[in-house]
Amino acid sequence: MFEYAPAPESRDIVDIRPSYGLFINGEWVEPQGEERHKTVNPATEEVLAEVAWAGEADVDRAVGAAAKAFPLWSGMPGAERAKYLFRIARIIQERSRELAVLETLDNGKPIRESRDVDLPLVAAHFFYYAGWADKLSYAGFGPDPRPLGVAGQVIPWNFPLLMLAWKIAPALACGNTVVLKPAETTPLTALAFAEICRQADLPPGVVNIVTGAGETGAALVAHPGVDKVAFTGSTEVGRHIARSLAGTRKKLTLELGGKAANIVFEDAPIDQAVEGVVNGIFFNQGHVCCAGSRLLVQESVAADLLEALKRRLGTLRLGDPLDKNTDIGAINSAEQLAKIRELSEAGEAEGAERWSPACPIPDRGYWFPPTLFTGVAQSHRIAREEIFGPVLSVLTFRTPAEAVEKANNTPYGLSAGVWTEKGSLMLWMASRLRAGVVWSNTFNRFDPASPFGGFKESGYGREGGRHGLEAYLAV
Ligand code: TXE
Repeated sequence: MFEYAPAPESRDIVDIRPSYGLFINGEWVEPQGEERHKTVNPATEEVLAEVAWAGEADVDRAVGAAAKAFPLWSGMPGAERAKYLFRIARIIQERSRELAVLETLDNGKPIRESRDVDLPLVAAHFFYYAGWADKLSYAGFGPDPRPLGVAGQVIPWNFPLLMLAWKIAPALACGNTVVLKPAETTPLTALAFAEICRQADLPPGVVNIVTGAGETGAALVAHPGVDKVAFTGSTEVGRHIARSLAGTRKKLTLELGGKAANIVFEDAPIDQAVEGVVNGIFFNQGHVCCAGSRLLVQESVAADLLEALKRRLGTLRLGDPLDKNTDIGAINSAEQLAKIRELSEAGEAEGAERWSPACPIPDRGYWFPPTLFTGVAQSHRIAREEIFGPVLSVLTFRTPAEAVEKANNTPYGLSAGVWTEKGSLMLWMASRLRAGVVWSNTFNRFDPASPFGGFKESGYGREGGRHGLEAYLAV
């Protein structure tokens, strides 16, 4: 039986409607088809709401609304667009507690993370790109940079509102209009964002939200009225989208999977490195594209580090995501849980040694304990494939060159972390790691001013910073 002393955030502060339509042209509209989908709280399996499933005709309507709004929005002085974005940012700040609870209910992530990480970053993105809206002529893209038109944006379920902010804020700042499709398991904060657009008096059609599954996303990506596609999700779907857009005029950015190495050298302060490793893989249950899912530790300190790591894992609290003391929340869906289980079983079958702390698992909902694997070989599936769960594969190395070779031995190239106090070694490593981000003595650190994106199978294009504007301008 699962027992804990709860200090839960109140779920009464959110107002979830029993059923949602689509947000098109500033209005809530019913989809043309009958199909609807239930979104559940992954911590309890309780149905939270029913959402519409948009078909091709609905996507067409949304793209039409965005195209109609484009001349007004793109023709507006940047300073005027900035006012709307600042207004949205302020409303997000004002409603951040409520939005954090909603995100936690729909996604399963701990309230401490949605409240202290996701929501502040969401607001920061809107503030940051609001600041660019009237400065585009001075951003080095030429004196009169032009927006692309209608942006079709498809986002995943791991950071629902934050991925929305990464996509919508730069698109709007540059003068594009948007049709966004949230992930099927986490539509509620995107639907709340639709209300925020109304609250901010955003002109109708500038932002449209269509809920649905992969077919809705595919219809959006394929729509001839869409000028730019931005996708974050699995490498498999990203590859499919890239193929489907070949030969079209659509500009594409892809942010896909990862298998990041978190590399700890023998001189690193061990306690700090342990915190970085824990944050790297157990933050958001490991549902993070840049998660430090492979620990590469120098052989001379491997035993000490593992001992300290196991001690620390024993203190992580898994349970009610609304409880402010919770460190590990629920796995987002039954499908994702099945994938994590399957890969963990493959790890054992291939000969790696599995370890988890004693960790009571609640009776209902989707859960997976913090887990680490030692004795992992580079050929093992758990060293190569993205698990996207709270599972760490531990490998060792002797020399910096071996660390680089192992870290880069992956089809992905999104991020890496290096822990050492030697500045020259840090720079030597950073220049050799094939990763879009290399964190130095830290991990999972984000700032709206920093570009983010990958090499190799992790995708192309950058989001965030001045680079993020490029994706939404005809440059
Ligand atoms: O991803 P999908 P899933 C990885 C992670 C995870 C795996 C599967 O390893 O275990 O992908 O997750 C929409 N055209 N990442 O199945 O299917 C879909 O509706 C257009 C890494 O959830 O890629 C959703 O909105 N859109 C990752 C979004 O794509 C389509 C984040 C992502 O779903 C589509 C998520 C299609 N043909 C998963 N098919 C990251 N990089 O952060 C689906 N979608």
